[in-house]
Amino acid sequence: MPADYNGRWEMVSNDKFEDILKAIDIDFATRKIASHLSQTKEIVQDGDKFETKTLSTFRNYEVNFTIGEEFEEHTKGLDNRKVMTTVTRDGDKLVCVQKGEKDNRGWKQWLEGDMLHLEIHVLDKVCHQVFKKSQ
Ligand code: YOG
Repeated sequence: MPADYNGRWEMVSNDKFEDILKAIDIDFATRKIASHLSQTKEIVQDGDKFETKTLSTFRNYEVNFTIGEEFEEHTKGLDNRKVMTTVTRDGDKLVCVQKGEKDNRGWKQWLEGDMLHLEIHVLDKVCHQVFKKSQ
């Protein structure tokens, strides 16, 4: 059975997030707010279909995808770019590639027990976030 990402996940750590914010040209003032946010993920997964919400007191971000299907992602409220996004599986890991202006952009997501790990990368920067299952 493939990994089950369904549920609500609360951030417990967010290592090197500011490096990612800089790499995607987020301005200083926004970085100062964004880097202190605790994020929550809400994921609804039905087979290969995912509905995801990343929530915070400052901004929310929603993106839906189907494994293996490329789509145009508008990073609305983040860096407001358009990228061509594909999410695939590598075993139980989700591997996302976001083709666009910024090279080597994407993320990887996986489970370890009741923790969800998300590694976000852009250029040579890598951020590691960990979330704990809450519901
Ligand atoms: O995750 O797409 O889990 O399926 C990335 C934040 C900060 C606003 C969040 C708001 C990038 C300004 C989504 C923080 C930071 C900073 C909460 C990552 C950009 C701008 C939204 C993502 C996947 C995998 C969703």
